[in-house]
Amino acid sequence: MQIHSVPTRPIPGQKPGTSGLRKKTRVFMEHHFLENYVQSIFDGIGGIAGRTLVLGGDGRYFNDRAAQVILRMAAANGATRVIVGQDAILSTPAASHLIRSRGTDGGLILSASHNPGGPEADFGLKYNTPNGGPAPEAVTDRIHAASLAISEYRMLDAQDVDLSRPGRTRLGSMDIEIVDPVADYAALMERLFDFDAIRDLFRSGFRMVFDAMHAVTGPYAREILERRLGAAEGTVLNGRPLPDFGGGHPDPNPIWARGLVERMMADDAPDFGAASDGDGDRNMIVGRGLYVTPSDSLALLAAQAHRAPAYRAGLRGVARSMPTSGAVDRVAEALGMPCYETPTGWKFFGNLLDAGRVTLCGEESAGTGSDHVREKDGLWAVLLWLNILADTRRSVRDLMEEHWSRFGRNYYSRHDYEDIPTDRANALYEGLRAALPSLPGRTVRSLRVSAADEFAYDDPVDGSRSERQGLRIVFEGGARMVVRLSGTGTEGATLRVYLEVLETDPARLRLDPADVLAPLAQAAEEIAQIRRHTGREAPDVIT
Ligand code: G16
Repeated sequence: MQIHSVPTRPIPGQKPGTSGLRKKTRVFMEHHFLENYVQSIFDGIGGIAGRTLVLGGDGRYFNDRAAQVILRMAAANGATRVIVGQDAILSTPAASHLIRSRGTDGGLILSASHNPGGPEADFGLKYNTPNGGPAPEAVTDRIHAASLAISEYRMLDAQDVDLSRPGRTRLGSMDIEIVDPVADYAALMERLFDFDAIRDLFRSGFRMVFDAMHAVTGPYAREILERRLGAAEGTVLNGRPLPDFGGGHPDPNPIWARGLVERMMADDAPDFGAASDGDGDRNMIVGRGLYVTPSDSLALLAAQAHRAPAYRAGLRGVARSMPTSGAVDRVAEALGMPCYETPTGWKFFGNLLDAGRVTLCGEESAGTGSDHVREKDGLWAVLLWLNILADTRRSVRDLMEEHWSRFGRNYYSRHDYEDIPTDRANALYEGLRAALPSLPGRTVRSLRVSAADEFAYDDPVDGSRSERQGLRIVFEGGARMVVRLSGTGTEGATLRVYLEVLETDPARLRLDPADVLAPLAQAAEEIAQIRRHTGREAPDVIT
């Protein structure tokens, strides 16, 4: 088998965003695009000769083709071994676990997460480091620099590898190990949680629905929930992964998983509802008659994690991304543990987890996880909830209401304005940024601004600094608005406005979040001039 050095030229736009490189699938399929980026990853991490990598993805359109290209390029670049999921499938948390448990030199994950899939939709590729987590900015900067300097890529001339069965094979002088994508991950979950207690819960008549959204978690959820834990057959909905996720957005929130939320609001609703996203790292939690925001879910899990065997000894600390509500901060304060505020992007939790400073972390964007892997983990969050429900035998609503009485309630909502022309989004952001110094002391819609700044993060472990991470405006009484531009979109710019109101009055803990947040939403409009800049009357998505 021959190795070719194929001449190429830098392709603009290969700069990784919040989580790897995400583009339209058609862009990834353009001449040299994937090859250039893969070679840039290999070059950016100092070459892969003699190294072992993990490879897998969420099964979206082009996953299978891209995996074959990456295998040929890995062989041509001198990798010793690639551990690849059967049919090139691995959920993101399962890939993170394999990278860690097998002591590899990192992995390549094919996914655009919750973005839709298909030839006209989105594709993505990211490199995770040997700790199992998304590459930090210093590494993605080197990958980007390599993409700007590339002049050739290396490719082995070979046939496709048959990835349809677990086993071992070779490609040139490289070993390929094809693994069952579910087995190791399911075993890890059994070690973390009290499966006997959860089985008893299901045996007692507890009913659950899990919407896999035709994405990668289907086989994982069937194996763990239905086979190992004894949940009724049919608990897992939309469990068959499809290359286009059945035409939907595999994003577990009340907009894209509306069917599940409606079912949970019905009189005969099951006890517990949950969903996961395209690559299995996000989660949504719904109780009978109650949607739990990701920020509240993180806070509840932090307060109750000791009920699961893995966390019985307590948590070392917690972390949340800056736009995530302060609900978990209140738990940390009450329980006397450190709480860190990081920029958006799971990669920022990696150092804190590696240094043992935090055990649990989470984000408003439906991500929750712990130190068991270095990615957020959708099914893990669902299983921790189940463990808590099994141990307490209380309903989701009961648990949340008790939590709010103890810690207060952070009413929370995110407003997204999608596909805005980039110059308009930048004008809004820069205009607000420039106005920050004039805001403290100003009263807007009876809300008085107490502080306003642009968030920057100094990593307490490696001392690196990340600037320009979103605008924060805090009001007297604990309300807050945050404005930032998404780093995961593939078309135009997405403006995100995050709204939060803290309520501790016992008589005001069960109100409609939209009502509580309405004055703050109006103040946000007035302060950021969203309508004027975007030309939009209302957000495209409210979660
Ligand atoms: C990714 C990151 C998350 C981040 C989310 C939203 O999630 O891993 O840390 O919170 O994007 O980012 P943005 O607001 O910049 O769009 P995922 O699930 O897409 O990998």
